[in-house]
Amino acid sequence: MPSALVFDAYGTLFDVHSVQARCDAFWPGQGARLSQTWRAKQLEYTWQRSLMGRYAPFSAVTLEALEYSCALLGLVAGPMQKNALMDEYRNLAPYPEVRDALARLKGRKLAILTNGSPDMIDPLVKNQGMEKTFDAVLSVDALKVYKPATAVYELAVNRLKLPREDIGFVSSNCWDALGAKSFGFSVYWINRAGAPIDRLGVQPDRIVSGLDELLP
Ligand code: LAC
Repeated sequence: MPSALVFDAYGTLFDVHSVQARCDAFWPGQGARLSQTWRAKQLEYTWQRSLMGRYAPFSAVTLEALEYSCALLGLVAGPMQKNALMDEYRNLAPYPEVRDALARLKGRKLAILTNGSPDMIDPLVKNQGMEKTFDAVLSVDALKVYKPATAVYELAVNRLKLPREDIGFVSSNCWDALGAKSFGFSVYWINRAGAPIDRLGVQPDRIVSGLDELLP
């Protein structure tokens, strides 16, 4: 096992689709579609903004992706619905195995490296009572470019002061896992859904179905 483990946040530690119930409460029967569209658009916007050199914080990108998704699906979202759904993002549920697995991995250096801007990720970590779990919570906001830009993974090397070979990177987002592998980390892809691997010319070191399988 590497001496430090760096985790992606959204989709890896925290279930972005835990917003679905609230979406369904506002627009019955539309929760799953809205949640899926919202997440997909959120990620597209991060890549597109990075390529354009038009960085905006993840909180802004997430709101814009929500507005687009509601427009696409014909759902009328006023300030009340938008605020409530953005608030859900600050209270996302961790996946069932996460707390226990992190507790058992303690002793190694543990960090988060996320697209999430501090105004989103810091309250989320706090609301889930995980402030003491991590040695560092690193945000791409320091660099104003999104994953999978190489500079983002380099940020973890610089902040943790460890060579890249000593860092294990853990992500459920396959493109993020492969970006980290391309950079030179040891990579664990958490494939909870049994998805096919992305065709990006690199392979993760290990494919597991949950964080509990990271345990030695
Ligand atoms: C993150 C995105 C990839 O947390 O979900 O960085």
